[in-house]
Amino acid sequence: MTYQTLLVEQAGAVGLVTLNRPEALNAINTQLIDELNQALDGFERDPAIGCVLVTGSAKAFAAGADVKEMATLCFPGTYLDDFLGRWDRVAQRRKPIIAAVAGHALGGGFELALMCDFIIAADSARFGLPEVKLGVIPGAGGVQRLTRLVGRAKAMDMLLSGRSMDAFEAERCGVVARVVPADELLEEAMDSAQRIAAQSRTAVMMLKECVNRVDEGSLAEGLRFERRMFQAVFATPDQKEGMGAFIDKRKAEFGKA
Ligand code: DAK
Repeated sequence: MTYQTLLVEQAGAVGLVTLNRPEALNAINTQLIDELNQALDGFERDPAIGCVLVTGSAKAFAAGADVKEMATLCFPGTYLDDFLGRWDRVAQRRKPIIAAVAGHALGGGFELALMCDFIIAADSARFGLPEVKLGVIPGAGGVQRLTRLVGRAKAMDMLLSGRSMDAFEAERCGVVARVVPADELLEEAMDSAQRIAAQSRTAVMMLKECVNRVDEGSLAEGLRFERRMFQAVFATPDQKEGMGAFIDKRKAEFGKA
């Protein structure tokens, strides 16, 4: 499979996707989102892959959806074609996805990072949803996801003015998991991805489902779901291996399927 807007590699059990439209600061056009979904489909199917890492360049993770592609669009054409409707598939993936963000993560670029399971940011990263400055609003879940993470006051502050925040503010308000020096971003994110990929696949995917439940329903329903998943995990060989290895004082070797 060849890609025009991405670089796609495999590093051990980690699938690495690098957004690659440097001439447009990785602005996300239809081709890029389609190729990204194809790459993620491949990693979802591949039993050798346990975690996916999505990154951009030092200057931009992605500076938004491609404004030049959108500028002349009209309703109802966008509605009938379900323009940009495929974006949300990124958030539906079952394997964990980490976003490693340096430079600009704006508009759809920030929304893409928010669809990943967590963000590791370079100290150069800037996050924002500046759509209001273009006379539009975010449409790929950014309003919902940002508001859930940072609360109403900061979300309103950012969305209504279109201002961006730096990596440290993003870490303080829970948007990013941690901030690392820009020249260590890929190494740190890859290290994190390798650690996740070395765990039990079943346990990792069940954890992702349980965490995602937090946003979807009541606490009582979430607790019930988590308990059922916990009970189900005792049907897996990885549970026997993980607990057996602890008792035997050796490192666990989890199956890859
Ligand atoms: N789209 C297209 N081209 C872009 C771009 C973008 N978002 N951002 C940058 N570029 C292009 C520039 O036009 C320029 O191209 P040339 O002029 O050289 O041909 C090149 O990248 C370099 O950019 P600059 O010269 O502007 O670079 P600077 O370092 O001076 O400035 C910047 C960097 C990031 C501050 C600036 O480029 C900028 O403000 N960019 C636009 C940021 C923005 O407004 N982003 C939000 C776009 S709206 C949805 C899904 C997604 C969305 C909505 C719905 N659904 C699923 C329904 C999302 C909407 C958006 O993201």
